[in-house]
Amino acid sequence: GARYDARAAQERWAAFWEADQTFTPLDDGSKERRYVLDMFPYPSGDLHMGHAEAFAMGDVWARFLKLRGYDVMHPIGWDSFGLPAENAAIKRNAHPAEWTYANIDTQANSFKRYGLSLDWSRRLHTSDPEYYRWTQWLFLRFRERGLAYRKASWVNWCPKDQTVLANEQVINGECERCGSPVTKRELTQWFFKVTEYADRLLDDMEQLEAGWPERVLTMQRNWIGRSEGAYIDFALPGSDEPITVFTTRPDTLYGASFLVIAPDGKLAPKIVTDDHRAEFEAYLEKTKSETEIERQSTDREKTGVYLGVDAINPVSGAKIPVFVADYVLAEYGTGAVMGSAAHDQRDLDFARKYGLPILVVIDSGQEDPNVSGIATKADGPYVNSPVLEGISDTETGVATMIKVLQEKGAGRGATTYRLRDWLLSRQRFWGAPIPIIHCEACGEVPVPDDQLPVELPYLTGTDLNPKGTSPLAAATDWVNVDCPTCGGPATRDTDTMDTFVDSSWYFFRYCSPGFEGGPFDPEDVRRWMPVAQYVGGVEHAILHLLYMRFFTKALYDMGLVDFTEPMRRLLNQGQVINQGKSMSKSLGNGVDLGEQIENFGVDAVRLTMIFAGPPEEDIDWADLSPSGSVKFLQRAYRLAADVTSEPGVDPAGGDATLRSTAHRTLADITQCIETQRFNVAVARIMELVNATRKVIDTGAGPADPAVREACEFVAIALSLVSPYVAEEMWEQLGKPPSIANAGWPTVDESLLTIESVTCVIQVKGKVRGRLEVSPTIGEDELRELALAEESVQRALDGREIAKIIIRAPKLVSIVPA
Ligand code: ANZ
Ligand code: ZN
Repeated sequence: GARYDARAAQERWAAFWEADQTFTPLDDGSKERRYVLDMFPYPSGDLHMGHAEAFAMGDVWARFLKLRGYDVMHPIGWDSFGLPAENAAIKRNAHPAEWTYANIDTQANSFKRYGLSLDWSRRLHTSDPEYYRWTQWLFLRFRERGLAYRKASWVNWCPKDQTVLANEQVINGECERCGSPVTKRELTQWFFKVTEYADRLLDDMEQLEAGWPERVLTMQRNWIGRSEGAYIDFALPGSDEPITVFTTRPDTLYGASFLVIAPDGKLAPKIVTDDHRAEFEAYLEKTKSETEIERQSTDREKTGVYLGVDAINPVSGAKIPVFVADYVLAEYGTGAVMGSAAHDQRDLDFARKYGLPILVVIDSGQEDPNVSGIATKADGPYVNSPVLEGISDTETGVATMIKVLQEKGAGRGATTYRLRDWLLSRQRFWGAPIPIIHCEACGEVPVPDDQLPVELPYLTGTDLNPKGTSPLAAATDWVNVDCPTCGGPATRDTDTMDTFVDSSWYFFRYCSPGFEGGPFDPEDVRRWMPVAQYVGGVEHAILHLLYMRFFTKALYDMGLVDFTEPMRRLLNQGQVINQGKSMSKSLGNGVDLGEQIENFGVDAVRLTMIFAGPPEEDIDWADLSPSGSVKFLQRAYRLAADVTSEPGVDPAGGDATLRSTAHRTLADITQCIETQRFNVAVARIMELVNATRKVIDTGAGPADPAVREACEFVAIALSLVSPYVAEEMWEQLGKPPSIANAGWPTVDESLLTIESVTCVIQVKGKVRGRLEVSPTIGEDELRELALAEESVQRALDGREIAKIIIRAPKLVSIVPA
């Protein structure tokens, strides 16, 4: 029979869509707008299986919404700054742009071949000066609002890459990129003040409950880590400054028998006495080589150093010793903790090691921690705590203690967050230069807007080698400038911005490609945003999604956008794995996308991915059968080739059962797509193909108008997943291109319920009766009904039954003994 040639179809339709601009939105207000967005790719080599899956998912959405009559914007661009380009450039003694833009070209061609319904007219690359001009502009606006600032701080330092790393780039104490153990360094760095938005980042998640996966929201909540408690001041005799701790359990204050402060904070070197300084300094050095995760691990043996000073417990008046210990982090809370040994396990372990008092202040009914070595957590009446007498629940205890402390002027209620400000400085070349000039007379001077972009100087190969400072520092012609304010000698900031800055606003730029008056035209953004559907990997569940939410809120506060959450719905697709494992070079289990496409064609590869399982679950390529997909697609195509009725024929008189099946299937598919069960939708398409084939071959035949209708449904639904074969089918059906403009068919509700079907009853192969039954009848019921028929009993004539075959609801076949 007829076959479609996948390769020819790919070439033909890709060219057609491009020339026709099928997927460029009208943006004329004639239709409601919808913005479908895939997380933009990083140009590392060609597209891989992971991209193929994510973009196939996003395309289902974009094509579905377009067919449903929306004006869809589905743009594409590249996140094209970043370290891999720089490393490649050093290795090849070339410019990072060469590697970057060559890879972008390769990927762009692959995207086009992959049949995605993308609008290429909005294409952007974050490494283009015309893009990073606005990244720099936004940085300056943030700085004006106090949201970008510089401070000296301990930063994660990769000794091999010679660069600062964000906390997130440190994985188990190792550099995310090269695997070297990460150490600490003190440097003056640029930060974005994300912490100022901590509450809003949490509270606005309410807007996302309906459209974002719960696990992503949970990850964001934990990352922000809001924690309610109190600051408590412990006076330090001989000093004007108290030590302030943050605690979630101020109600245990009478039990605080020691203080512990972070070794690497500001306070410790100030208060340590001379006798203890050497020991302290040795401990500090040791701490610097430890990762945050090691430091916080609960089952690690506790260590610390006494600083030679004692503080005063503000309620009991007890003199309590002050230690440093690595389990207290400098950057969380106040960097100081009160040790309530009986009710906190880490404090208990520490107290037991150093022979400190373990004071029980809550009678929990559990064994005394002095004996058991286990801190008690349960509520109970407070004991040895005069101000909390008569109270026995934590909430009241905490509130009462906070009130007492407030009255004494020794503390207050407080909220802290795990979230830290975003360190955005990178001592790297291939990023957006920070648009600041340092002048001895004027200090930090912003580059005037009309001098943006601050373009990167031309450096290649070994110029880019890490030297501990930014490679930009070596470009002295570029670095030395006149101060924009006083005209005196000044130097440019030599850091570049973290690439997460670039990706925090690209979706706004898509609304206003090429706009010269700002990062985007607020009018364009108002028309298109928020994004209706965002699609991308769960690896971005925290950082990218948090940072882009932060940017949006800051832009809202500047009056540039009128919403606070940019993405209405989020779909995290699973990974494509092979033989049960993530694909990797070292395992040698990589699957090459190009090869798969060569062997099976784009349509079959996409269909295989979508059909493999629910979108958010991992799919194992080893378990799948792209050749099965090829067969199915040919089968679907043959339906269209077989149809002999004219386009536009009224389906009303056609085969009633097929019509009912087609409309029911269409209703199901619609619902499956809306609820992101794309794999089930594909299964339903397959069923409809089978039902239609049956009617062509053994039923009403290819001229029946219901066959044409079912076939059109198949083509349209299939176009979400396998667009090339769908266009070919559409053409076979005598319809004008493109199927993307066909519109989603309307379900005829009156066809959804069929009252009854006829069941044929055979005895020894001869028809002996007919029954009108419900289409959903079960086998048992059908057996009973069939055997109860008089004509059947007559035919059996008292013989035993050897075998009974039931094909509900249409056939019962009885073989007598
Ligand atoms: C005394 C206490 C008694 C505490 C008790 C807990 C239980 P979350 O909930 O994660 O916010 N803490 C405070 N600052 C710290 C720092 N910089 N490094 C390490 N630990 C720190 O944890 C808050 C609790 O963690 C605080 O409450 C403090 O210990 C500790 F029965 O204070 B708690
Ligand atoms: Zn100056």
